[in-house]
Amino acid sequence: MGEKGGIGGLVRVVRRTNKNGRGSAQPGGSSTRADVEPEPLLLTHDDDSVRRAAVGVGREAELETVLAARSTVQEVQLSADEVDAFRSQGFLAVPQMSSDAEIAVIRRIYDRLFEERAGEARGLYLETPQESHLKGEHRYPKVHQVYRLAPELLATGFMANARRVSCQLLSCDTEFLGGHAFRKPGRSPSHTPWHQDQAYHRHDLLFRNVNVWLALQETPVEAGTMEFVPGSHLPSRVFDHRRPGGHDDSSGLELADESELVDVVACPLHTGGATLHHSYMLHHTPPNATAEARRALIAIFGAPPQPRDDVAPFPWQKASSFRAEPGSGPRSKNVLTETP
Ligand SMILES: O=C(O)CCC(=O)C(=O)O
Repeated sequence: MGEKGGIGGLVRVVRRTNKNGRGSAQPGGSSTRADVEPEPLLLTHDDDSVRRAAVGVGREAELETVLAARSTVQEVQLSADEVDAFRSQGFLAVPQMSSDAEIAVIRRIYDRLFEERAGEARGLYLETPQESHLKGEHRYPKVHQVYRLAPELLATGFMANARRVSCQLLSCDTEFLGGHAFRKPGRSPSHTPWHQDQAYHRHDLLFRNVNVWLALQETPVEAGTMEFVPGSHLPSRVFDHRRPGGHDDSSGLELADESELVDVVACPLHTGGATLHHSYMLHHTPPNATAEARRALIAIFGAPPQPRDDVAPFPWQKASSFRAEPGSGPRSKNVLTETP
């Protein structure tokens, strides 16, 4: 296991490998979703647009609770040193992106989405892994495209902070690309395998995306926080990936060669803290050994991708089960295919 450390700092992690020198092959990734269009993704988050979207899906009352808590959130501006650290290391931990009052509101909305299995009929609620022999204690529920299902979350102070820091880290033509809610149950052996987000995306585009991963409770290393390989984003290279365990029918993707996993750093977070990671960053989350569920709310921002012709199609995307995310439509220039 990794070295354990205090919350709010970075923890250098001893690589986790099994007897064969590989990490566990138990997948935590997602699988295919039904091809049904959900609500359109709202790209601008001014109050009027968010209100229209919330009313459109019958969530005006939830929006009121969000607006009532928003003034408790302090504005986050990254320092020049933090921006430099993100550019050289590929990730950053920000101690506070929301407030206790706002996190309480977000958690109520978040937990209800999971209780109701929101979006299940449209393939947006998934419990991974989907392989029957791995179900049961490995259950890891996820709500994809969470901001389409609960647009009131776009009005949070968290989202305003996430947008602001993404603009500082990438550029101010950065667009909102959506996000997910990943709820790892307490005492769950489920983990998200090592991967790069770009392994799920188009090979012929150079991406500059940032994922903002918000902790909705105290998240020490043993709760399954994010771990990174510093600098692994720099060559803008996608390492070889494969289906977890090398099984074509496994859900998600994992890094094929774990010799890339050097100097791993874990980012324990306090409630309301967040990690930010670059789209070419190697990352994973370990199992949740605590009694409480580990709730993470993710928002993704990206600058317009550039065409590239130096990368061959990714062989791991050839499996027939690998399909575009529902609702990708015209935004497919920068859309996720399967997502971790
Ligand atoms: O929370 C997790 O288990 C994984 C999150 C992740 O891979 C991501 O946000 O890119």
